[in-house]
Amino acid sequence: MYRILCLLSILFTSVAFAQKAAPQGKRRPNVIFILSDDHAYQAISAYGSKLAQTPSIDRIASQGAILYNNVVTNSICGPSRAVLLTGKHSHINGYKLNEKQFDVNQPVFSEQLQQNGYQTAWIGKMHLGALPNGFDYLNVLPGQGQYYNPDFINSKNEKVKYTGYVTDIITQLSEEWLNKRDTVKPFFLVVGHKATHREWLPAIEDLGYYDNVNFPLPPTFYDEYIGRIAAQKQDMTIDKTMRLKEDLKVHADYDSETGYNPYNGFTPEQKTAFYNYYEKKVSKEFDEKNLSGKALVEWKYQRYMQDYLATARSLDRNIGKLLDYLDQHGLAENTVVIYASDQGFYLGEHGWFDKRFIYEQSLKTPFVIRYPGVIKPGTKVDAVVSNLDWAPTLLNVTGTSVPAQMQGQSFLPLLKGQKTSWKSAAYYHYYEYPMPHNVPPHFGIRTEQYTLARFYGPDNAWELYDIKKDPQNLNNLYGKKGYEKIISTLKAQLKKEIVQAKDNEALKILDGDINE
Ligand code: SGN
Ligand code: CA
Repeated sequence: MYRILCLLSILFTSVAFAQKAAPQGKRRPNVIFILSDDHAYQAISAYGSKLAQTPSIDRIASQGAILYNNVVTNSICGPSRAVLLTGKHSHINGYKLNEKQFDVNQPVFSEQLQQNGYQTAWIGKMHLGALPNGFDYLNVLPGQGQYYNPDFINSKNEKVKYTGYVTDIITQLSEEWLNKRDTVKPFFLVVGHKATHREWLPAIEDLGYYDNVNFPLPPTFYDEYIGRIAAQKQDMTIDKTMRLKEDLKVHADYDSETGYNPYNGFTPEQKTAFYNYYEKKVSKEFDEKNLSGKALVEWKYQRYMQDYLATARSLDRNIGKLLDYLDQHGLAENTVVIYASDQGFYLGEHGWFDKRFIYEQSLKTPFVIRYPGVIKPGTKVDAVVSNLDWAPTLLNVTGTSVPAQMQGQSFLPLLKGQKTSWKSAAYYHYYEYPMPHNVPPHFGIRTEQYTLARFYGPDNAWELYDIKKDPQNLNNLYGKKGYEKIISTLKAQLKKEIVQAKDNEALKILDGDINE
């Protein structure tokens, strides 16, 4: 009898232990990283935008944390994703310019996740020119990808065409992968969206959604770039660079089979919907108005906003779909959800679209994260963090050790609201010049209060901005009386960052300046 009692008690204790251990095991979270393309924080209502409502992104932010100063190290697509994968600056991971091939022979953080028992997948836009290691499943758009009826490339390097709208298809493929995943293992999934990249082709259901809205011109729309030589020479204005036909679809050519044409392969239904909206309505209005000068530029701005924000509507709706999927499948509690863009974007500020500059709208990117039970709903983070910190943070969140070679730092403690020592500057270096937008290369730092930048290439020029007084970066303080001490302190800090980042190219330029 005693033995039976003993056995029973052992059995009972082990059952009790197993029950207690389960939630602990559950705490190793799944992660979904939703990464869009060129989605400006100025277009997200959680960031205070009045341009559009983004209820799904706002849902992540309000149930978790929002980062107000998440900068990137090199404001362009492929390089930003290479930084995410490696946790290293562009000059170390080798991917400085778009349209190059990512060196797949280097370590990527998803391999560490795999070693730690995660199953990993990347679905949608990747834009690395090569398929990296570290993913159990890949189904990605080749290059920039297409908005309608896009091709995808899978892990076996096979091309498969899907009919429909890219943002919907990416969500559908993500759900399909989640449905057939190995439920024994935790997962890490990147959902890479093409939206809201140029040429901003909205989903058919969103065509015309913003037609009756008059968007206010940003206060810097007619910026004359005084004191900023690089800004004077760029080729990314709504006025001169934005194309009526390709970007704004005025008398677009739906039937051309020659060269690149986003309408190639449209179904008859898709063609009719586009023709009815852009030809019969938009182009007709354009012809009737016969605009020129400021009236034309301002019309272009309205059209740009209408298409950009309509494209973003599908993005937000699809993020909502994925959040609902997590709810419906009992996954929400144990899945970290992140929404971020590869960089920021100009929505008419300085008269621009595109990105690249170290100025605020393209330097900063949206980043919201939900982690039930760990990040308190409504958390706001003002510290300057960077996409260099994304890989270390993801490793930290999943309980995976961070390799010493990574150049970023986990900001999980900041998300948890813990008091922690945090770096005082983020280092930036942009390279791609002159094509496609004539933005010269430059490097610099962003601290809580200042941006200091050194442009090189066609012209050598320094720029300094006081972000607190001049968030629009209009007033270049470099060389102005009274700023000598601030400049020398910031230059010393820049040098420290360059040395730490092991950026020899920038160091040579900086040392050259000092020896002049
Ligand atoms: C294309 C766009 C550019 C854009 C780059 C990089 N031109 O070249 O406007 O800056 O991509 O974008 S387009 O006429 O082809 O749309 S990124 O998102 O890949 O960095
Ligand atoms: Ca991009």
